[in-house]
Amino acid sequence: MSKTQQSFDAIVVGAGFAGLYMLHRLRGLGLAVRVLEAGDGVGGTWYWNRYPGARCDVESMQYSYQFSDELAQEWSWSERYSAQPEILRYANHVADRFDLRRDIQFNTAVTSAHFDDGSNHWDVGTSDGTHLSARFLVMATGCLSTANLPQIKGRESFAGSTYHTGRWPHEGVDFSAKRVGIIGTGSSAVQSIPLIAQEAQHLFVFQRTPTYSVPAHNAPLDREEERRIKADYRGFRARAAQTVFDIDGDFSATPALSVSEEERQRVYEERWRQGGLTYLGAFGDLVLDSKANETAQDFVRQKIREIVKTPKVAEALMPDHAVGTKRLCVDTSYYDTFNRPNVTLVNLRHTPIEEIVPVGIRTSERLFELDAIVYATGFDAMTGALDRIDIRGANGLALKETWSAGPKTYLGIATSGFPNLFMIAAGPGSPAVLSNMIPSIEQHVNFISDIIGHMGERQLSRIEATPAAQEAWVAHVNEVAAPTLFPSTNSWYVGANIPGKPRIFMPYIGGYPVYVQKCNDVAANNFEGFVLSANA
Ligand code: FAD
Ligand code: N01
Repeated sequence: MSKTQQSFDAIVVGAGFAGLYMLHRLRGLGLAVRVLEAGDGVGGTWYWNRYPGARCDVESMQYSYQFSDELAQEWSWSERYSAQPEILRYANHVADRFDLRRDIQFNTAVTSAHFDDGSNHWDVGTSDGTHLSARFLVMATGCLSTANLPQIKGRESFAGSTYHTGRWPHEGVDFSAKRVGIIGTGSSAVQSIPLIAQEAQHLFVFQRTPTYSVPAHNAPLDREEERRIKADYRGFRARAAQTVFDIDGDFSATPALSVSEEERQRVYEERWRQGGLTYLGAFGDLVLDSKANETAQDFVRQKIREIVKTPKVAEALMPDHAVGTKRLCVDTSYYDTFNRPNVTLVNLRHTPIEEIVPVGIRTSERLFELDAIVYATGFDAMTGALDRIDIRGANGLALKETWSAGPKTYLGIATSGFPNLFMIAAGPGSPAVLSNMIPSIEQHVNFISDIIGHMGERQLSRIEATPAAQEAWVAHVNEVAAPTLFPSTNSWYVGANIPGKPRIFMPYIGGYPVYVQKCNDVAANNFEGFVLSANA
């Protein structure tokens, strides 16, 4: 502790949407707060993911804050799904509007956080060697903030340029006249492939698992719809909060197999025409019943057959896992891009990558000579950012070891053995990653602020989730996941994309309204499941 230079009431790690709002709320409670951010600007996801085509897949009128009526009324989005530069401008606007920057320290990565049992304070070590101390430590470190570079033999030997979608150069990349290889076909690839293909001399898409994607039908925001929503923005948000994913939309309860084949096709066609994530709301049992799910899969496969002209390529693009159990992709011209003469699909299921060599990528079939490789290979999701910090709780307990068999939390917000530590929207056991994330972030921040406010009023200095409450929550999280189709698919939700990561379905899938009710009940019962004390 002797190295500690500055002391705060709270330290928040990360200046994405979670960190920004957390700072605003804690300041409102009169706390001295310092936000530590590895990047040199605010925005988190939208600061790092500057690849061509990056945009939200929840409509902008919903993928935005609601804590300030003035902000919600005055900000006007240009498109149905805003692109990354506009979302980043919004994050910067929020930082300026609420005068947040003066408490944010940029270019500062947190490397360690050790809890001192005697003082009930966290000692936080940073990349520049300084130490700060605070009673409360809030991890707003992001669910998808730790880029995953696959362990492919020879990766470092490549002589051309390499990029990861989640660490895109700020100045942009010019692919014209370049032979480009992209590895991965998840959401980031689906968004970037159509645009890189327009620019590159040739684009080789290295696909291991084909993906389901539905059209975004992105367009300029309908001003009449904007006016209608803004006339009762709060009501609109409140209605969305009653849906399972906190997304306004029609989520049918009808079982898929209870209607005729003709009616099913009509419904899927209608959803396809609307575009976006609510394709999964076509029927109530799509993620519960594999037979029901197959009908939704078949529909997308048929669309791929219709769009992609070369039958062999269409066949290779057809996914075979349960639709929705990996994040559904939302695209603009993804499948159609494979009709371009300058795009080649490399099916890694038939011809796996053997190694990367200085001139390109060698599969079991041939060498692909490349000028650039784009890794659209995703993230060490949810636990990744926390894992990279040496976090030690009461009695020197390391979080990494505590979670070695799989992460455990109470409400996705706190974990037993780590007093005065909170996680926002990245915590396993939270519904956030399955929901519209900005409202989920606000709900988590409000709950954490209420806890800290409650403690301040009563002069309490320590809070910790009880092992019993945590076990009960973990059991509930597993219980609601078990009957769904999610746990059986290899996805980042279960950690399957990271070799060696314990296989646990991490998000809470009991539904956003159920989760919010649980938090409200916990708060109403003096934060039951937590032990609060004033012993230092
Ligand atoms: P982040 O935005 O990830 O911010 C975390 C911050 O913490 C980062 O700036 C990071 O640098 C910093 N940090 C991490 N570790 C450290 C450390 N050790 N020290 C210092 N700083 C650290 N969700 C939706 O609901 N709808 C969408 O349409 C949507 N689109 C997405 C598109 C992309 C390309 C991606 C990758 C994700 C998308 N998401 C979407 C999820 C998105 O991550 C969340 O919506 C939201 O932006 C997360 O905000 P956050 O503040 O929790 O985390
Ligand atoms: O990452 P992913 P992402 N060899 O993990 C492949 C959000 N998001 O960045 O499936 C070959 O989904 C991997 O293949 P496989 C959203 O929540 C939203 O695209 O493991 N391939 C897969 O195809 C999303 O879910 C938007 O077989 C390898 C791909 O890389 C999350 O962020 C946009 C490989 C990774 O897909 C992550 O999306 C972008 C290897 N060794 C992101 N390793 C919106 O639209 C990995 N892959 C809002």
